Amino acid sequence: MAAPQTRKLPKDFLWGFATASFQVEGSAAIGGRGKSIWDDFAKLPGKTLDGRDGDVATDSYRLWKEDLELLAKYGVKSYRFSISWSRVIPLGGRDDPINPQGIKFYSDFIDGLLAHGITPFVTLYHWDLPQALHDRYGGWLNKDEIVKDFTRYSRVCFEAFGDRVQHWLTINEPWCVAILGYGRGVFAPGRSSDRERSPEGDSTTEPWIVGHSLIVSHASAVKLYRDEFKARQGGQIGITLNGDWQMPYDDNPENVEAAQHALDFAIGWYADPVYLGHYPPYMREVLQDRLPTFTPEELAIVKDSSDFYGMNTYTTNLARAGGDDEFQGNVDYTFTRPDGTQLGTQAHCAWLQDYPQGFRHLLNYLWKKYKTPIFVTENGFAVKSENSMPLDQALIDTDRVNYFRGTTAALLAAVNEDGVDIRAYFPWSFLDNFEWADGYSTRFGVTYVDYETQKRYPKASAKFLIEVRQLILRLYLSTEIDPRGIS
Ligand code: PNW
Repeated sequence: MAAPQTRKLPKDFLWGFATASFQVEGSAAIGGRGKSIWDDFAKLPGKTLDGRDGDVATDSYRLWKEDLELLAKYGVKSYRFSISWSRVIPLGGRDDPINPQGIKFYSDFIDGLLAHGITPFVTLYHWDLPQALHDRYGGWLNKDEIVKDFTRYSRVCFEAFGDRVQHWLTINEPWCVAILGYGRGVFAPGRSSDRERSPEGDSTTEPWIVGHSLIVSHASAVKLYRDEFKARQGGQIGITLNGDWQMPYDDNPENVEAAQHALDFAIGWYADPVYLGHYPPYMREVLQDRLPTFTPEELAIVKDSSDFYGMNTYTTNLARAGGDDEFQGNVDYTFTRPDGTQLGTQAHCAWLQDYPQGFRHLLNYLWKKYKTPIFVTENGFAVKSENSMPLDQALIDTDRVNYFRGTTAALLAAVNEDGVDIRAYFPWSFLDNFEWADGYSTRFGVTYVDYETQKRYPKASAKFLIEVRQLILRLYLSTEIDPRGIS
């Protein structure tokens, strides 16, 4: 760890909760919205664990005022949500019409947040590509088309909302879009070389092509914002990347090297181009000419294209050399230590265990490597079997409380003891919601949603995070105390 130095949380540190349009809005065919790639995909047999889709979700398109009241009651300073591209431009393309009802929905919502003193933190793309663009030219597989269409969509959002939105995220978790959507084929559009899973797709090439399109699209939207909006609107814009800490399985130098290789494929794939200006050398070594090359024009807009480091993180993996999973950099992951013990408490999803020390390591790694202020835009836990518990039991979500006890302490230690510059913390998620391929069977919310009645019930973790926030504001906030924190 870095030499101890005291740094306090910045006065404008953003605390809040996060969601995404397709996971909460529902009202798929209402208000002029066009289809996204998740609409029909979720309806195909076998694509979601419980066979359910996003047509209703948490019904937040209709219940937004109620959601707003709850956020205000929680006393959050900020709210991270995403805009549905196909609600704003139903067919998605640069010459396609804008849907005024879509603009009005987000505009009213943003006004509502501001009226409650809540800062909107807006994601432009959280996986819900307009279906029409996928059908028209292959969506993210077609760089030349998608860059132009994403840039125009971004322009529409900056023009409509940028007078009130000061925090923009271009793309959420490009790794998931490319690998889960075009490699493993478990997320929309579900393409894969596995012919039992998908009639089309090539997992050896498509994820890397899609990744490249995502990076250039992000950079093009940022260039537009900086050239035409930033001076007037004064906001910040960046990308947000998923990535978990990779800890060597043991001291074996091969495993130490494997952990770095895993970080290169999971994080460096996107962070190295955006902050350092090149793909990780190890990726080039493994993928050779399957990894696209940046043209000089692309590189000029990609390097330094994020005002901050947007960090989504959930867990830590023990990394071991070997295995042939290219999407993990040919590194083997496990949660079982050499002595047979587990790294931490197991969540409902197989890929998640609670290990807060890893969160602190990752914050330090990213700060040292990319030297950019960090916004933690997602962090959370799904309690095992929560969905099959009676309500009163589900509301006492002790494993989630413990998880957040660990990560908030790790965050504070990273700031105060290690000197990492952290400016926001958004636990995932404000509400239980549509958890992609898991359907509604996996719950990540600090608020329980009864999907029969759409009633919301705060869990113990919501109360815990509200109290922690107030305590931290009292103890650590640089100058004056935020009155919202001591109500
Ligand atoms: C993120 N994995 O997705 C997303 O940004 C959210 O929309 C989602 O609800 C949340 O995390 C919880 O899953 C991930 O397989 C999906 O490692 C899958 C993985 C990681 C993050």
